[in-house]
Amino acid sequence: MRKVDRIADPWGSRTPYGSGEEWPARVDSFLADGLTEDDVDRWAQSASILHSNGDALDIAVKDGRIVGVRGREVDRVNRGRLDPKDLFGWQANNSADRLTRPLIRRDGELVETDWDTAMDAVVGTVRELLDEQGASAIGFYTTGQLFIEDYYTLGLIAHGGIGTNHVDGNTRLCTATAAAALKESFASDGQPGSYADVDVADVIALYGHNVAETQAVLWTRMLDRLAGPNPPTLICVDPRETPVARHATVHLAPRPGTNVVLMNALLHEILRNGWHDEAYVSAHAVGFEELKGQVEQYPPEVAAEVCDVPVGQIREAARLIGTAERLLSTVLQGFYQSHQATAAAVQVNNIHILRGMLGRPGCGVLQMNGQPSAENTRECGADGDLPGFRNWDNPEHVAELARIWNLEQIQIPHYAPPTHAMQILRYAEEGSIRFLWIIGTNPAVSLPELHRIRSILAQERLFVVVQDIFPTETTRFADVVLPAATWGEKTGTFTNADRTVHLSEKAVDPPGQARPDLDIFLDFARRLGLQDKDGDPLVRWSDPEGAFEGWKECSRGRPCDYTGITYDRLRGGSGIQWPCDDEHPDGTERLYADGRFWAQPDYCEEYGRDMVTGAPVTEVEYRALNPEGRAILRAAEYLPPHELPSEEYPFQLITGRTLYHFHTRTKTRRAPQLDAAAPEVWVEMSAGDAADRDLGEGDLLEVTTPRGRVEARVRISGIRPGVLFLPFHYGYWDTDDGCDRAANELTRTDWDAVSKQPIFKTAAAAVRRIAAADGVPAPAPTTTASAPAVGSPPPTTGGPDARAGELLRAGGQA
Ligand SMILES: Nc1nc2c(c(=O)[nH]1)N[C@H]1C(S)=C(S)[C@@H](COP(=O)(O)OP(=O)(O)OC[C@H]3O[C@@H](n4cnc5c(=O)[nH]c(N)nc54)[C@H](O)[C@@H]3O)O[C@H]1N2
Ligand SMILES: Nc1nc2c(c(=O)[nH]1)N[C@H]1C(S)=C(S)[C@@H](COP(=O)(O)OP(=O)(O)OC[C@H]3O[C@@H](n4cnc5c(=O)[nH]c(N)nc54)[C@H](O)[C@@H]3O)O[C@H]1N2
Ligand SMILES: [Mo]
Repeated sequence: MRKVDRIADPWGSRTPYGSGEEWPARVDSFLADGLTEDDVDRWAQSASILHSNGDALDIAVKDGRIVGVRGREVDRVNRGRLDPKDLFGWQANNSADRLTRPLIRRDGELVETDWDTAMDAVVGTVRELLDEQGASAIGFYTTGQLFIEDYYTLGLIAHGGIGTNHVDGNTRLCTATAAAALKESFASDGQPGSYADVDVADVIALYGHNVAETQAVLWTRMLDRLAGPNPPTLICVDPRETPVARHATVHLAPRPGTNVVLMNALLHEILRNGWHDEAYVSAHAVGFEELKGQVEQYPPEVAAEVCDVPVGQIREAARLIGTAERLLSTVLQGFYQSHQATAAAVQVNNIHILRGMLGRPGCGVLQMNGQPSAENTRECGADGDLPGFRNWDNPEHVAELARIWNLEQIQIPHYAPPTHAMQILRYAEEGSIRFLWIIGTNPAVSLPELHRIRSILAQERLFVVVQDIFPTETTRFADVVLPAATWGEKTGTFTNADRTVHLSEKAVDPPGQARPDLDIFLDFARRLGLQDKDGDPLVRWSDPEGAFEGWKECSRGRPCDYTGITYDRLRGGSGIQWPCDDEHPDGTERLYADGRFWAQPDYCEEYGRDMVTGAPVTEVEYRALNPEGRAILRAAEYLPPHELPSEEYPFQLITGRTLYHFHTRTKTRRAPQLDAAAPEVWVEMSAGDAADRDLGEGDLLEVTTPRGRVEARVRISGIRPGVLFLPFHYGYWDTDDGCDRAANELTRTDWDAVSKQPIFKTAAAAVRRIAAADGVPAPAPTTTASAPAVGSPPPTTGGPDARAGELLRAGGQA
């Protein structure tokens, strides 16, 4: 048995395999306090809740407490592997500072109270506002971190019971563009590809996706292919030198915000060289002539100029993509949170449609998710979409939902697309939304332009309910705080980025009076007296399995059909990929085999949107464009980013993640190993830019944009010149001084026209030195994209702290 420090070596040892072979298993585990597996009382089946990969694991329980985790060897997603957040993150559950009692604001202060008082205050306010103003006064801002059972129940309560259109999730910040891009190209949400495509692909292209840090176990699968016979070729599109870039055959590092130009140039080359599959396109797609006309205007020379990428690299990437036999593409926030998000993400789908590379082994598109259950927010209607990928603009779909919920059709709002998160905040700012229920998200750190967000949440006239497991920057603004039970303390199901559904069993009791999110929603519906049209209770279940059975009926016959899945089927073995129904009793590895899509006008989830304005396409227009329900090639012209560098703000600022932290660190800050690996904020800058300004590693800088300022030590890294990177993890709950640490002090109130996803990755910024380093390097990890630039002096400290890196038992293999 070999000991591996999984902080210093985040991906662990290699298990090489060749094309078409099965990915070998490797079981990772971590138990606290020097315990061994013999000490464990029992194991509860689950999966990781700290990213969208769905790493299956078992939770170790001793004396009624969680004491560790072990990867599940049988699972198709991870074959036993766990990443550092999976291994160490669970320790947060046991923190002494969990919320254990409801809080209510009295004379300006939050004080402890009982559940009756807290819920009566919530229900009383809602009832008053419904009488006074109607459902438009009520908003829900939810998350991508709960379970199917929670979302479906919440969707029913909000859409069907209260009848508000103001329901969205932080998934708007996360995967709104994944959904939008899939709806544009295939007229329905649903991930075409499968992780198993990694096993056979000969080219893997990663667009704005630092998979090594954000789905680290998926990256180990790629690393294992790279270490085996017939390795795939990697293409990386990212302005930073990420671990992915370091392994890529071609690394394109475009100017932030220019993705559409680059994609159009790649498509230009593919068409010019005749690398597309004419037979596939003429049989299965519409829109070819328009796309061809558009990309003709983007020869590689144009892209080289706009993106500032060598023209030869663009041609080489196009050749590799254009001649691949089995092409796998993944897309994430470097596209979704950048300028022209949906337009750029759609061009990746276009490559696959043009090359006929869908529905076959190795030929997947992964429009990735980020949060563990972002997928389910979309499926179940907790992000505003109607449940079951139903079309809000199709009266038949609304009528069907009304039948399932036993409501009148008119009770389900469908007069317009759902209100998106930034618009919900705007309505709150203007005073038309007066009640905002924030569940499982921390907007006082994660939304753009934080001084504005704080002033909205602080308003007297807005009643704010925050349902969380810890005190956060956002609970400070609450009128009522509801303490939730979380992963490991409640049972439910959730679905990863490649449609794999996992069961997560309750392992231990929640602390104090904390309650599962589902129980809180059920209690709310009961107290409010929500009824169906026969006067029976609107919500007909009282436990997770009942909610799951309710959801299954709602999903019947829709793309995300869960009717073949039961809790029992999910116990013991691997997770199962939807659709899973009578026709596909074991689930479905890949969508769109045989060129059949869910795009028929009567069945599809959406008719599409204008790529520039985002205006919805009408049913009549859609029927004319796509009467037979084929894949849609949608063209997009390039438009320059809204905030460009200037003399005053000469840098482009991008923001994102590091391997060791999850979001606003409410969990990873409470796991000592993860905290020590990345203890403080930093800012990345290229060696050339640093030299020009006479800045050295570790100097303390002030980073400013027209919205605010942040102080951070500089890491001289492999980022492209002219660009700054800030991790967005660092807020204020664990520090008392000022408001000068969170990346979102600097970001803009701006969003993609089509998906309405905020643009966190293109802003103009300036820097100024406040203090010299005195030989102390930036507190940035050295194992990741924030590694020191090649050739710059290695920092002496500040990397992952080896002392804190607990040893991991990597059983089963060397
Ligand atoms: N360790 C860790 N893992 C996570 C999370 C976490 O917080 N920590 N969060 C999860 C969630 S919710 C999400 S959404 C995912 C996000 O996962 P990723 O999308 O992989 O992560 P990011 O760091 O946000 O952004 C990815 C890359 O986009 C690049 N980029 C920035 N601007 C541009 C641009 O204009 N063009 C291009 N081509 N690239 C650009 C950045 O340099 C960055 O390396 O991660 C999930 N997994
Ligand atoms: N600048 C910048 N900003 C960004 C991004 C970026 O790349 N750059 N990325 C965006 C993206 S992709 C995302 S996903 C968001 C993430 O942003 P947030 O959602 O705000 O971040 P989290 O820290 O995950 O917040 C989740 C909250 O839910 C609580 N919680 C955890 N488990 C439970 C539970 O079971 N029940 C309840 N009720 N609460 C729970 C946690 O304690 C935490 O306070 O940030 C977005 N903001
Ligand atoms: Mo996300």
